[in-house]
Amino acid sequence: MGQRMSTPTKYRFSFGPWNISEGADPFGPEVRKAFPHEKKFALYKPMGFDGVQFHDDDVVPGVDDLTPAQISKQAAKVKKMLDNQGLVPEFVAPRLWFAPQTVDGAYTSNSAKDRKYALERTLRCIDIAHEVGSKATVLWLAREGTYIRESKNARLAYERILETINTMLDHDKEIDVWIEPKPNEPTDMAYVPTIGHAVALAYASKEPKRVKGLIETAHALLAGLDPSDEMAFALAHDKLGSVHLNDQNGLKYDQDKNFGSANLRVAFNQVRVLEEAGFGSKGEFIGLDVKAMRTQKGSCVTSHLTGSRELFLHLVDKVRSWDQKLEKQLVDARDYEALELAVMKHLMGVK
Ligand code: XUL
Ligand code: MN
Repeated sequence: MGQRMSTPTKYRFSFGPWNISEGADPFGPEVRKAFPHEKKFALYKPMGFDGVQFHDDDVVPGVDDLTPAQISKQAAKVKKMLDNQGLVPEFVAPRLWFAPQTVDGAYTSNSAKDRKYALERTLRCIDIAHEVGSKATVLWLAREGTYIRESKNARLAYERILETINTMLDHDKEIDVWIEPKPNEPTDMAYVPTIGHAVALAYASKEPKRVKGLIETAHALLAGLDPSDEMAFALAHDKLGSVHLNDQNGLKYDQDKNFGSANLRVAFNQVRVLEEAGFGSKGEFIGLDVKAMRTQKGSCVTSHLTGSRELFLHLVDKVRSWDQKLEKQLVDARDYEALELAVMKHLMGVK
């Protein structure tokens, strides 16, 4: 393993109000009662979380139908609620996949009118981020992609995404842009499917320092990639803005399972890479994007969040107690068979 920071990082955690979900899926209705945001905010601190991730309409419901003054007023109200609870708004992301104008994409839609809507909504989202006291906006490019290759010009689409990022950077000098790559769902083939694509866009932008990535475990796995390597790539370029830790059981729908629940070793390696880089020591959050099981009784269900956080911290202990001398010996001897067994025994708590 590489060099660890001398002072161990004290981690801060975040999640979004959508992670306390009401349990609907595409095949059925909600199975738990809806829970107002104000009540959700009161849960964060007692659960060990300090950061709130937002979509623009989590802050300002019905944002498309409101005037700038009304938006401002609502954002100020949410800021007060956060301040009252001692919470930090980690980012605000434009929800560009619900409106009728985003059926065929947002910045890459074939309709100029719809592209204009997407840009305006995005700039409004940045204003909301600013007002609520957040330093970043996240672009999950939900519908930027195609169901059939011939429907869009991919080169032009990438140019349009870059142009949008540059306009965002100009709009507010205090807000950074974090791109959250995902290879598919809801589109068949998404643009910006990996962190490599996101980092290339960051370097191509007019202010590379202000453009980073947000890596979600499940999204990397859906791309057939190892999330810890994806994180390491971003970290090597100082381009990891945040993470969405969760898990994914194979190549199927985006599952947002509890962190470490499908593959503990893959989770261990993500924690290892983050620890070694001192991620979190500059105030970055360990973000979670996990969904409660539909089958879970009760309301409001939060055990998937506290469980994932607890598992992360257990894995931090595992990383810190890992025998680095042994690792070096085995690496020097190129005995990776013995190294693998040592890792597995360490994870199992076997001496
Ligand atoms: C979608 C996803 C989103 C983003 C925020 O798969 O992960 O929740 O994290 O827009
Ligand atoms: Mn996510």
